[in-house]
Amino acid sequence: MVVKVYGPVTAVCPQRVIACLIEKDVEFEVIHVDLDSMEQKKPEFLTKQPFGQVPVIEDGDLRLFESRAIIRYIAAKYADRGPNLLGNTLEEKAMVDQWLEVEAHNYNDLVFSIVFELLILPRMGKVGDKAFVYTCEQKLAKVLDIYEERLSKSKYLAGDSFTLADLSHLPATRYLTNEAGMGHLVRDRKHVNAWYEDITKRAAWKKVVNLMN
Ligand SMILES: N[C@@H](CCC(=O)N[C@@H](CS)C(=O)NCC(=O)O)C(=O)O
Repeated sequence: MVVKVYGPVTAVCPQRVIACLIEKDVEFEVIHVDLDSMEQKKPEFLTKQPFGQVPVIEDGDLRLFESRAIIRYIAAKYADRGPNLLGNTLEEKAMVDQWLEVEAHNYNDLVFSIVFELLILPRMGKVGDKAFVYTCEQKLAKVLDIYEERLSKSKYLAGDSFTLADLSHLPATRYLTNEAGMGHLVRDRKHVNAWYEDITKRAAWKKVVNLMN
């Protein structure tokens, strides 16, 4: 059965889901939702995602939103296919969850704020707040110092193998380092840089980037 993914392939949260589906070699179909015309806030879409955001997936009778819940679901449903993205033991799984939470609560908001001020507001004809961007950049640098320390001890965030914890960072970090011009935050940290170079080389991620072009 083909999994339906609602959302533009250019948006960070749908990309997290698409990257996971490709890693697991699950057939999917993207149903474009036009964020520019606010399609996500229209009544028809609100029946799928009551908060008016993407992504949503439909897998048979299951309808699911929240990108990190979706990738956990896909990784668990297809545990016996492709790379193990969840860890094996209870302890490994806990580490994956820990770093997924860090991504959601310590990393993502800062990256989103920077991308919003530098890329999204100008697209809407507005001027981003440079002082706020600077504050977010300083805070993000501190978060990435913690990543640097962690990645000096293990190749990937949750341990020795690539998991959802790493995958979940890919979409926003691409916007941060490419479009938002903040690549120095990654490049200036030896272990973070090596980690990011490694995870962006994955075939699944390259396919996601190709889908955007
Ligand atoms: N926590 C949600 C966040 C969803 C989210 O922020 N989606 C963005 C795209 S990456 C969106 O729909 N933006 C349009 C809007 O909020 O109206 C998730 O991870 O799925």
